[in-house]
Amino acid sequence: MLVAKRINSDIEMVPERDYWLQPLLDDAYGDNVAEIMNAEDPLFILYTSGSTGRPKGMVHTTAGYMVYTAYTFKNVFQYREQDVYWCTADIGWITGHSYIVYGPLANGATTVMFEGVPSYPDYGRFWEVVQKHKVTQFYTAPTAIRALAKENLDYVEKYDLSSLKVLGSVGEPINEEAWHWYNNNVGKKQSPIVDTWWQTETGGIMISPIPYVTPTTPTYATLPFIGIQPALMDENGKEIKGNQVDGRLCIKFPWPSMARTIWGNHERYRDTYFSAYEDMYFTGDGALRDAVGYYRITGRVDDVIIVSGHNPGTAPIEDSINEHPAVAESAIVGFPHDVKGNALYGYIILKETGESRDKNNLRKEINQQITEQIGPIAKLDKIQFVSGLPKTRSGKIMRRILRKIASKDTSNLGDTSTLLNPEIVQEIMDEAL
Ligand code: 7RM
Repeated sequence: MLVAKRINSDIEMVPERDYWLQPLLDDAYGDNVAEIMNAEDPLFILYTSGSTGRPKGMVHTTAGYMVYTAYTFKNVFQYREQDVYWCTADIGWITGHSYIVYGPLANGATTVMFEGVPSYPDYGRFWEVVQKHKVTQFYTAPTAIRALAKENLDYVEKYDLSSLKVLGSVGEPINEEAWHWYNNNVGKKQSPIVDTWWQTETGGIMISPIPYVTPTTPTYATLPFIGIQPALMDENGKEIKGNQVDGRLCIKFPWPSMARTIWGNHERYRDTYFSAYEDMYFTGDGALRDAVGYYRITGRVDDVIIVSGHNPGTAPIEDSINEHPAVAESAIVGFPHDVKGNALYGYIILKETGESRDKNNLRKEINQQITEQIGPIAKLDKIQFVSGLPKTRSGKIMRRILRKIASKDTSNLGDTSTLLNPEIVQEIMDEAL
């Protein structure tokens, strides 16, 4: 185990196992010859965040992964020489691997690496960096956009963002509110937003607009990338053809950067991705295809909630909630209900302006808005106002935990050690309805 010394804290080194990196680097040869690899040699193993189940070590290969991340990077971000590209992800996440390191560097691109948070020293940090380095392509996650949209607009308006040409979003569905905030205040309606859908398992971007080519629609990842063949499937394993339909998102044909196996468990790889539908890769996500053939990802299929026989879809309901002027962010989960099978439980973070409002009035207004926009079926039975939501480091809401709290089954919450904000779990539990 190589240990890099960078914060000077006390480290308990295990003899024979742990070595300081720097002395080894000092002794290393000055010129090293790159090792020639075979196309299918493993390049890296990356463990999926494990927002459900046990983490899986996804294996990516040398040639296919690099070819696909390089090609998608160049096209999805329309990278040109002299551009300065910045992806704010953590490099420990697949987004950092594919679109901070491999994709950009394989193109000889300038890629900004940032170690920090959007809120320090203040909420203008991202825009300060954009101005300073004249960033041309900016790629971040909806969770960051929502966090910044909660704050004063001065933090954005203070900086010169005129270098920006393309804005990107990744990691979860971007809700309509956040999309407009990003478009209006960061892109000044001049920079197309690429809402890029993909997974650790896919290695690279699978569904995304091509900026300045594909007209964008808020909340839609739009069209499959070149060579990608999506399919929507029903519960009986049949493909749903045509437009204005929804189903489970599968991919019909292999692509260069698909993960080749789960490290040490090929059986599980087969079971998880290739057994649900014959001759198809199953993504685990639900999606809808609109009248023009655009895809909108509606969330993980595991998160589907059936209320009185209907599946109202978590993303559209959260979208509707987030449109309420007092709401910053929300997450809904199902909990058992005698009559409806499941009822909806909403965890809602208020904006500063919402905190002084009467909570019962707010509950009524939110449910009224949902009723008008989606229908009475999507109304929330319980609404808990919270100060935060349990999230992974890549910004995904850990719904597994919220589901358990909603159904009052908190004896075993599972592993919460990978959470960005583990302390929030106790707080939500203490205040649960
Ligand atoms: C890149 C990444 C994968 C899961 C995926 C989806 C969700 C990712 C979007 C999205 C809606 C998007 N890899 N997801 N991007 N949902 N719109 N643009 O996030 O392995 O960490 O997660 O993330 O559910 O299956 S990941």
